[in-house]
Amino acid sequence: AKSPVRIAVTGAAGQIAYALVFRIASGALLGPDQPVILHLLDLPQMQGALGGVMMELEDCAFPLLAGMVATDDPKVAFKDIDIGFLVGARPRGKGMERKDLLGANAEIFTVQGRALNEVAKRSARVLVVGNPANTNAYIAMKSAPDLSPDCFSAMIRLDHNRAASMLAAKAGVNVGDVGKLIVWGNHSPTMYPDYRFAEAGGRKLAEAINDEAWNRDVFIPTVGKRGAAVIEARGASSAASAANAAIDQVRDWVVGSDGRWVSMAIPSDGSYGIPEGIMFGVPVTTQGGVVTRVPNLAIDAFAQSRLDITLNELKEEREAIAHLLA
Ligand code: NAX
Repeated sequence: AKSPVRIAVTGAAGQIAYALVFRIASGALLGPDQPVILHLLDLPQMQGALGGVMMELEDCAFPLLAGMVATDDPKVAFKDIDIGFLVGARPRGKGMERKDLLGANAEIFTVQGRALNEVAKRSARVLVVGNPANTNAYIAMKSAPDLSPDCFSAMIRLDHNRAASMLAAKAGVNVGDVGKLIVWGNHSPTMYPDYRFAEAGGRKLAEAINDEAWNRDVFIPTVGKRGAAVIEARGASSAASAANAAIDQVRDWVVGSDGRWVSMAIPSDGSYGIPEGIMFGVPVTTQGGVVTRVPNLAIDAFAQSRLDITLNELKEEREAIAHLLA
C-alpha cells in the first residue's frame, strides 16, 4: 500500500473546508488508492466546531483517511506536509478598507509562510484560496525563502471553471470538451477570461461565437462578478464550487493535466510583461508536479489592455504590503 500523503487545510472549520475535506478524504484529490492524513488548522475559538467536523469525518468511515491532526498552531499544521490548502483568511469586516484587509491578511500569511518554511516538506505544493488570494500567496512565498517559489500558487481555477461553463453554454458544447481557455491575472473582478484560443471538438470557439460585444459586455463582466452573484443569490459566498476548484487545481498540479491547458496563478518568470514574482493567472500545462507556462501566445491590443488592468491591481496590492515583508 502507498504511504499516506499529509495534507493541510487551513480555515478548516469554515464553509469551503466543509466542502473540501470530505472530498479529499474520499479520494477525489489523489485517487482511490492514496491514503491521506488531514492536518486541520483553525483559530483557537474554532477548535470546538473543528472537533465536530472531525466527528463527521470519522462517521464517513473513509478507508483512505489514515489520520487527522487538529490544531491552532501553523507549525503543527504544516509539519511534514506534502500539500497545503490555505483557505482560512480574514474576511472584510464592516468599515474595513481594502488596505486594512490586505494588512490583516499579510500578517496571517507571513506567519503561515514562515511556518511552512520551517516545517513543510521541501517538495510541498501550497495552494492559497483565502482572499486576496494572489497577494496572500505572494506573501507566503516571500516569507518562505527556503522553499522554492514553485511550491506556491493562488487559486484562479474557480474563475476558469466559471468561464468554461459560460462559454460552453454560449457555444452549445459540452463543458468537458472546452480546452485552451485562459483566465489571466488576479482572482478579483479585474481578472481577464480569454477564449481567443479556446476550442471544443477541434472547433475554435471564438469563430463559433464571433461576437466581440458579447465578450466585452457580457462574458468578461459576468465571469468577473460571478462571486458576487452567488452571494446575492445564496446569502453566502461560493463554497462547494470553490472547494471543487481547489481540488481541480491541486489535482492537475500534482497528478498532471495530461496536455490540457489549465489556468494557475503562479509567480511570474517575467513572460507576458508580468514583473517577476507577481502571482499572476496564466495558462499552464502540468506534468509530474512541474508547471510549464504556455509560451508566446499573441497578445493583441484588447488583450493587453485587460492584462494591464489586472496587473496594475496586483502591483498596487504588492505596494500596499511591501513594508510588511521587510
Ligand atoms: P469562512 O469564514 O466560512 O471560513 C474561514 C475559516 O478560516 C474560519 O473558520 C476562520 O476561523 C478561519 N481562519 C481565519 N483566520 C485564520 C487563521 N489565521 N488561521 C487559520 N484559520 C483561520 O470562509 P470561507 O467561505 O470558507 O472562505 C475562505 C476564504 O476563501 C475567504 O477568504 C474567501 O474570500 C476565499 N475565497 C476564495 C476564492 C478563490 O477563488 N480564490 C473563492 C471562494 C472564496 O470566496
